[in-house]
Amino acid sequence: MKVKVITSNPGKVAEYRKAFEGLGLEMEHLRLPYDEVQTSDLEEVVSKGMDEIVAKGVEDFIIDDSGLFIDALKGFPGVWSAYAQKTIGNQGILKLMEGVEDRGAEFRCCIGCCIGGRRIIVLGRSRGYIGTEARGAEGFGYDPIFYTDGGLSFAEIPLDEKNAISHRGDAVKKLEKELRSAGII
Ligand code: ITT
Repeated sequence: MKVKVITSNPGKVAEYRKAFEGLGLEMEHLRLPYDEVQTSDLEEVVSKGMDEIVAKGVEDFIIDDSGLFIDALKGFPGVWSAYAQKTIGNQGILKLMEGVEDRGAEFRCCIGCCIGGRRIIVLGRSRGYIGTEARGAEGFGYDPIFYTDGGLSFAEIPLDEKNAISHRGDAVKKLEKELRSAGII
């Protein structure tokens, strides 16, 4: 069965392809812009996005709204992660974190999946910390500044290892469970 991954971000598509390998779902990239409503809630962004895409007549798709929530910055950039990445970038985040002792942070990923007429929304999380420098060339976005407890950034580990511990991997596990109990996979 083919599932469209609706995103402007090819890095997400690569992670979904790998995660669903062997589960009988083939992930196809579709660039189809949809409105990301201004709200502090990832699930609301996803739910409204799904309404808009379904209204366009598209079926069997996944959308993903993710963000980096930094403890010491009271959750910033959070739902503004895409904007912050485009404007201040990883160097700007490192600058905001200069001299800050509490470096704890969390990635969150909300997946909205419409498949076989069903609608599933799941949320995944991954805890880590913001390093003092950007390291690594894998992944995308904030990966070079988000470190795992093992001391490596998400950009220093291969894609399958990132999937095993990431927010997106966590959300995929929940989605897989829902798809299995619905008899879709
Ligand atoms: P779409 O909305 O088109 O799917 P996007 O890249 O704008 O693509 P998000 O709004 O979900 O996606 O992401 C917000 C920001 O967080 C954006 O700058 C991403 O690059 C970044 N981001 C999302 N997931 C990430 C991950 O797994 N690792 C590093 N950065 C991530």
